[in-house]
Amino acid sequence: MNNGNRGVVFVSGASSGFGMRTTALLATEGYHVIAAARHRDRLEDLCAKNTDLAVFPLEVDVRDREGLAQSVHRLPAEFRDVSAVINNAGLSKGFEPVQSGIWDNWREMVETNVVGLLNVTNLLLPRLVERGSGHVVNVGSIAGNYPYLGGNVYAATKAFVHQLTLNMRADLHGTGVRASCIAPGKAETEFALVRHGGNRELARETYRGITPLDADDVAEAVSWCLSRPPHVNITMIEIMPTDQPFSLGFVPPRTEPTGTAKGTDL
Ligand code: NDP
Ligand code: 8X3
Repeated sequence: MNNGNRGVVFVSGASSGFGMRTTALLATEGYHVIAAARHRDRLEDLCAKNTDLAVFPLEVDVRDREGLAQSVHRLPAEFRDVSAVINNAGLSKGFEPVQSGIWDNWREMVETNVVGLLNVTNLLLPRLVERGSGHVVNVGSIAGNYPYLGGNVYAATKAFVHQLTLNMRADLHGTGVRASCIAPGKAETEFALVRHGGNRELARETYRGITPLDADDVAEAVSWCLSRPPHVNITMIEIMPTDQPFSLGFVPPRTEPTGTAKGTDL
């Protein structure tokens, strides 16, 4: 049920998993949602499923600062006054130990999870500050809090997200703009499939024997953060499946490297 416009929310990574469910939930709650990701077909599908709701599909690669700026510049009038940003787009690639890390994987994770998040933030945060109110919700991970075998660079990108959120809070003091971080544990989305380079068997193994989180668990946490009264800033939420210990809960499989450029040629 659309309850009217509660504000415009920019959701990155809206074509799958957390971002897709967050888009659908927030739109149902009456927000106008800009659903951003690279897969236009999936975004259009999402809009087709929510025709009575205000969802605008924005085909962007968060790594492409210039393209992102141009797309945001061309937003239709009713989606221009962005009041909240959900920095969710992200991925993990590979499980190799750091000493045999695959450079292409490292670069893709850093360019998406760190630089991509900064591109979106750099572009949209000044607008929130100008309007004197707003909210940025960054999606981190428990991997940013606790080490596990093979987590290395992915985990470090998420630790960056956590620390950036805390520093955003410090810098945004007095602006009326809030900053929150949500750090989920294992959740069943396409995340594991991407991490394992499309290997469905290995992806399934990630969730064997446990009941993982689902995308709605995270979407609900995002919605809850946004819906707190203006004097409340939820700084950090960590959510884990009851079945998950602090580590991954299993020894990650060692797969053959899929990339070409290894760190040794630097
Ligand atoms: P999914 O793989 O299901 O979704 C990832 C989303 O990110 C997709 O919509 C993808 O869209 C988008 N994305 C990836 N790269 C880019 C890019 N360069 N530009 C724009 N969009 C991009 O995974 P999740 O929903 O699980 O992951 C969402 C976030 O949650 C990530 O940051 C992830 O690190 C984090 N996380 C996930 C956990 C899990 O266990 N699932 C646990 C903790 C954190 P497209 O390919 O169309 O661009
Ligand atoms: C991913 C969460 O626990 O699979 O960010 O590393 S976990």
